[in-house]
Amino acid sequence: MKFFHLSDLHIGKCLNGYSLKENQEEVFRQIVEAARQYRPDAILICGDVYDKSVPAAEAYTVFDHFLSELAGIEPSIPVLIIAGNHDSPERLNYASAFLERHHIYLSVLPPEREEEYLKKIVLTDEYGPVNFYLLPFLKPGYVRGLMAEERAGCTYEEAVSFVLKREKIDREERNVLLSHQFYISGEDRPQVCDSEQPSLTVGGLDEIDIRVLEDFDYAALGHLHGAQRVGRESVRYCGSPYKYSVSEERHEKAVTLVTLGEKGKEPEIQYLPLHGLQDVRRERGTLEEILRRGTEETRHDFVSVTVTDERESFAMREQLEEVYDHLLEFHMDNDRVRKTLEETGEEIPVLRPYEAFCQFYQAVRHGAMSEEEEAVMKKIIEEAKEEDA
Ligand SMILES: [Mn+2]
Repeated sequence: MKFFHLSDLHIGKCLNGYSLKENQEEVFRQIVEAARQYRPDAILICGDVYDKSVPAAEAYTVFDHFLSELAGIEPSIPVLIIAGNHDSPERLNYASAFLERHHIYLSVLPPEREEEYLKKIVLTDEYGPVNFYLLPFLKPGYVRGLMAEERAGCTYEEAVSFVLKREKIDREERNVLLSHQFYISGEDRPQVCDSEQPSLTVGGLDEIDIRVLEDFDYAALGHLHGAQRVGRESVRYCGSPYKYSVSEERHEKAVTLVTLGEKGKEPEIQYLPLHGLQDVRRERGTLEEILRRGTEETRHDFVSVTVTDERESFAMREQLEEVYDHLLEFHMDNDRVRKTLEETGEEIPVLRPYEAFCQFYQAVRHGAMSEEEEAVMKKIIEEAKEEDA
């Protein structure tokens, strides 16, 4: 049995104010293409479908189109989806009964009552059944109602372990778990990156040791945006399909293609690379070097630039923006900046002349400029620019 393992689509996400819609649509197009080519028996989407709990109308349209394209493949491929911490259960669950008729299975909340269990989808191949258990993102509080009084106030690990233990998992059969949590393996901590930061709990309260996943032949995880295994080969994060921060510049985004053989055999893992229209990366060097490197191929990428010139010239940001049309950040790294950093412990952002003057004015006059003053200042800066040119 083969399946695609995906997670953390974060549809609707912006990068420093830039919409990622076109890049997301491009990677989804590549996933649909790969599904037609490789014909997996299932497609797993392990949480964080949307970036926000109240997605914009446009985000719904993007996901709707992706699902429609997947559902249009004949014969049909079941799509299994769980909610992540970014998803609103109610919103993600919209039209789920209708979607099931098209073999799209959603699970958005863990069991809340005694008679409720995890959604389980059984698919069969030549070696027998494979049981897919859908465990949506949970916090300990979500399952408090299920647990005995004395266990209320438990940890993430206890809550997940409790939910899994209630299931009658047949260890003779092959079992796959979909889960969106922060898993660790003993002392081994997985690699994290900037785009997950707000989701992870400070102090590691949300950490769950993979020993709770013993019954599973494969654990398809979501939450972390870098593809990696946790402890054993068959417990994996597939990562996000696109780079959602500069800290991911070295990530190779891909669909994880899992081939599950007979019971007891290690699953086979393959990566099917995904490439957005624009890369997300860093540029570092002198202004001249960086400007020179901006070719037609590279100048539309999302770039975080660090300029190392000791001598700072006028309107560096403007010069960069003329070549790089998707500038994410602009930093200086030279003796002056390092010295100020040492003295104040703060990095000084590089501002446009007008922004710099606004801050200066605010600091000196303890108030904002009047409209008239703003107009005067803008005119002065324009004139200075013309003279400089
Ligand atoms: Mn995520």
